[in-house]
Amino acid sequence: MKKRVFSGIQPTGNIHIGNYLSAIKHWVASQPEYDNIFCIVDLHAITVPQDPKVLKAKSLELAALLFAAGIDPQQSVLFVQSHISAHSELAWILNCFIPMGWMQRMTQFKEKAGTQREQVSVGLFDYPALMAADILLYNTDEVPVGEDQKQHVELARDVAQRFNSLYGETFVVPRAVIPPSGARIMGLDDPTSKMSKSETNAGHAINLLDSPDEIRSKVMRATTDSLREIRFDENRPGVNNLLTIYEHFSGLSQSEIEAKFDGKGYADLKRELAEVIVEGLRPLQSRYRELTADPTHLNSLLSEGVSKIRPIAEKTLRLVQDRVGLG
Ligand code: ATP
Ligand code: LTN
Repeated sequence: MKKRVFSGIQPTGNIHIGNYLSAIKHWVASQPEYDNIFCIVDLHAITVPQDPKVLKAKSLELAALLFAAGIDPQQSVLFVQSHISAHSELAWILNCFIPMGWMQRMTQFKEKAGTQREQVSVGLFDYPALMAADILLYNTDEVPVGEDQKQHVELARDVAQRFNSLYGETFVVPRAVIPPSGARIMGLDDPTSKMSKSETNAGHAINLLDSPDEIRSKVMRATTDSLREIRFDENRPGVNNLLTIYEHFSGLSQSEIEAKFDGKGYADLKRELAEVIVEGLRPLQSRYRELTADPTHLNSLLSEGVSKIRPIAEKTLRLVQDRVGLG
């Protein structure tokens, strides 16, 4: 029996090479080994204001991108969260078993709400309950997340254990898996802050759907320093970031890369880097175009995924309803 792994990604902003190198690539590589469920979390996205048309388009775009990146519908399931109503239904029930105190400890809410605590939605506060529902519906063993999501997975564990101790074994107790911190890709405009989907500055991120010319122009404008030597050095964040991206796209080792650029200038590095990224993204972009040219096919891939896993979600929900005395 393969381990069940559940991951979620928000359909907001543009997916960038940081998301790709550190998360999506690993998801793709892990498919033969794990029983993976990938979820596009549109219900989480509406915890902050969204334009309805944009949200719908972004959910489909993300689905196409993930299939194009190599998520294989024969091996894994990729679906849109709102297509399975059990997520919302279980989230409500879990809400009734999560003490306020647990929620009030969530650091992401404190950061996101900031000084707007009285204005942000209850949904933003309740985000972890929905995330717990996502995870617990599918008897998930492992949840690969970044450090920032670990506390939410802990809450899912806690509520699963609490429910199990009140009503008997109901949920599999999941655990967070933090992937080895390989690629932490920084912003091209500011190499001291991580490349982020929500940063809107034009030169900040290389998005997976950027055209070759956009990629070249962003790379050529990337912040470096006034030194000359091309070396992996964490104290020189700009050059280090460009070299790290080069390392991931070229597959060369750090010493091979340093040897290759020995005696060359930043302009040479940037030119070569832009080309490896353009070439690296080319197959993904062309699969993306094929998939989006045929929306019926894309939608049918998503609905095949849903039909595979809806019975699992509904079985869990029915068991929970029964335990609590509903239905
Ligand atoms: P935002 O910055 O708007 O919160 P994000 O770019 O961090 O968004 P998420 O949806 O939170 O994107 O994360 C998706 C995955 O990509 C997570 O596994 C996260 O750890 C990873 N990731 C995000 N940014 C980077 C980055 N700059 N370098 C490496 N990995 C990243
Ligand atoms: N909160 C996560 C996205 C997410 C998720 C999940 C991740 C929603 N539901 C379930 C893992 C398991 C994020 O912002 N990256």
